[in-house]
Amino acid sequence: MAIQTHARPSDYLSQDALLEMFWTMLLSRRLDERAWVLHRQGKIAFHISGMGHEGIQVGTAFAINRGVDFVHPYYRDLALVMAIGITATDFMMSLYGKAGEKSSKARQMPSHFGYKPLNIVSGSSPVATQVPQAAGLAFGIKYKQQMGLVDPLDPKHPRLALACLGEGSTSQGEWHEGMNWAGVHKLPFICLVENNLYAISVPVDEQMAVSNVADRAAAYGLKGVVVDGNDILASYNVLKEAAERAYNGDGPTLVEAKTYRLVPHSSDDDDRSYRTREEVEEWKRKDPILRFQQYLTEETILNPVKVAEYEERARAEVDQAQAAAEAAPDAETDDLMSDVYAEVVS
Ligand SMILES: Cc1ncc(C[n+]2csc(CCOP(=O)(O)OP(=O)(O)O)c2C)c(N)n1
Ligand SMILES: [Mg+2]
Repeated sequence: MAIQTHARPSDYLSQDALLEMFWTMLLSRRLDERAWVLHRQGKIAFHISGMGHEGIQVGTAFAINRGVDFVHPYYRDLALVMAIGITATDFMMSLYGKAGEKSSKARQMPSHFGYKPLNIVSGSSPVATQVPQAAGLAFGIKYKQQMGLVDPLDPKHPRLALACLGEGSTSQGEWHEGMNWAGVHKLPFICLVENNLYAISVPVDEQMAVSNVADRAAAYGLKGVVVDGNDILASYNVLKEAAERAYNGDGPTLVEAKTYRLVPHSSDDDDRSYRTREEVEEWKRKDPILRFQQYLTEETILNPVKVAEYEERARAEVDQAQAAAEAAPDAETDDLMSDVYAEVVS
């Protein structure tokens, strides 16, 4: 399957949108870097990072109806949820487990994103469980449209469901069940696989016997596409097509984005035991943020002065978010069971 890469911006993207995409990637990266520092300083217990995945994530967010379409992210999707409306302070509140934390009242681990007002659906830690859940949401969308309960063209209602996961997680039964369901019912569904070549220490060739996750799309009777996930514009274009397919009733798409995580799996992992430093350095040269920065600079949309301004703004925003989370009270134990059981069990 050919890999889609080196794209130009599509007609839909204004200069302002391109700069907003760049800003979101940069803010997410600086926030992510700070989380690593806070962990090493002993201030937070755990961090799982999205560094290296920002291109596919921000490209995806800009291609859907952000804050309206259902999004079922996974733990690496910091830049994706930030592009939808999760703020640096929201993320810091979850890292510190503070009262008022939006996604779960600080009961989920950090990076288990969820926020109902933006239709970001909370997920569980067992990987791939979000796939049948998101396919179910897509079924609900189609059902409501067919029953005449909502106008399929009305962008005020969700018109697709997106589920994201890593390539290793496609070995789980839930993934196959969700994909099959989406294919059988021709659902307005997108499955985005962020293939970063490893599932913790397990390389992709020990995970599956085909070259691409997307090669499996045919088995479910749906469209499969492979994209260079470090090329934000190619990612956007592929996701835009997938979204149009969903909106037009043309069925689901399996998008596989080839990418790489630039850091260990989580704050508790040491990746030196399973990948060479040369490999990591090679991928650092393909960093999606640097690639996009170079493109925008060549097009004179960005220049070093503007980049420095963005960097200053990002630093201030991350500082402010950290200060807000540190000043916030700890989560209340009284909140432990709220929204979990209809009646609180004592
Ligand atoms: C069902 C299940 N098995 C194992 C784990 C432990 N685990 C958490 S993340 C992960 C690796 C997933 O790799 P991949 O899907 O490639 O995503 P990546 O972390 O590389 O983005 C594993 C094995 C889990 N959370 N759920
Ligand atoms: Mg992986």
